[in-house]
Amino acid sequence: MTTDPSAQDLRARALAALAEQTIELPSWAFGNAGTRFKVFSTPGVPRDPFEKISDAAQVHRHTGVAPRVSLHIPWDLVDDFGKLAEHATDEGVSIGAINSNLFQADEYKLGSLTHADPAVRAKAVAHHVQCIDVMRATGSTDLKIWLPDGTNYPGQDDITDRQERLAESLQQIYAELDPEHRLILEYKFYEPYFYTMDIPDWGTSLLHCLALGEQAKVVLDTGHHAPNTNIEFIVAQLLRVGRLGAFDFNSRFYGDDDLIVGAADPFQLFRIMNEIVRADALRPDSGVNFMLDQCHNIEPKIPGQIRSVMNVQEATAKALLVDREALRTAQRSGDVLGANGALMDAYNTDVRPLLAELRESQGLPADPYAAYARSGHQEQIATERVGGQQASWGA
Ligand code: RM4
Ligand code: MN
Repeated sequence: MTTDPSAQDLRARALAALAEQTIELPSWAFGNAGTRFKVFSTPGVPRDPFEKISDAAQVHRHTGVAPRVSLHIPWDLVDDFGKLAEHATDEGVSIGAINSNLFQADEYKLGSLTHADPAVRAKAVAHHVQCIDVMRATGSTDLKIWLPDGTNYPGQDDITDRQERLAESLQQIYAELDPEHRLILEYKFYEPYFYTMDIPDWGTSLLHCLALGEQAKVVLDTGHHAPNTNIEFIVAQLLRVGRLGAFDFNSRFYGDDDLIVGAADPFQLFRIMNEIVRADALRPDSGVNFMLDQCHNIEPKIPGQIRSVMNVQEATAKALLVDREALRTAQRSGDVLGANGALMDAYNTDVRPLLAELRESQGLPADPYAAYARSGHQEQIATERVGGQQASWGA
């Protein structure tokens, strides 16, 4: 441990900030997932939204930083959402963002909120009204929209008309929100359509949010950018204008791979968290919801989520250890290598002992991943959960 008083101070402040951090888990991470080639099944996978929430609660129990679960409608439809919310409370977690689904109905082949036919647009808007009702029943405050709409061929539809139709549909949804609700709007540069996507980038999402009003914010899914996009620049820009509503964390090597956050590029995750810390946006009241959006195709799901949460914590801890004063001084005096060195010193710090100390001070296992493996829970659900239909991406 260091004896330098300013380093000790930095460490103490890092511990305090880490103690307040929360990360939201996606219900779909606990179901089976795969590619269009194969969805593998895993013993012990939840059969319904209640079991998905119980699994998410295991992650929270071991890490202490994952107190919310996002739902996906209709995948997580239940008869009584009040009961589901109660179940979450009993398990020590709560319901987070409600995700709408505009990509699995035949009517949406040529678009949903952007469709040329007003009847199809009305159906897509009505689905969001249903999601807002789920928010009221569960106490959720975030309505998350990922728009899968787009076109495959030049000339297929009028790009501008689609934007006008989208703006109008979004306005109708926005008008349904309660004052404490937010509409958080995601973007993705390609897929499921390959020529145009109707919300391909942060600029398009931001323009729609600005037109809607203060309750509309941008969602940044780390996997939804072209290779080599400077994501931390986007983070900085959205924070500047107060419109970064949430992250969908995951990592990618090629496309929208939905791999464990920090697995493909931990340095990028650190650079993103560095902008968050720089803007003081880690505070629980900053309005940035740190969510995971991942699938665990071949690895076990609960340990996969535990690992993800730990990766976010590690990147955050490193960002908190950046000596901001030294960095500023170097930046202002034009000391290029000194400034870069201040960042790299923090990045190269092994923060695992610091996080172990934090967890132990909170009565949590120093290594949540190992503790879960020892708990026997995985074997228990594999034996208990027989029969029924295992939850899967898209069902
Ligand atoms: C989309 C998008 C959404 C997620 C779905 C499952 O690609 O990232 O956020 O809800 O996938
Ligand atoms: Mn996403």
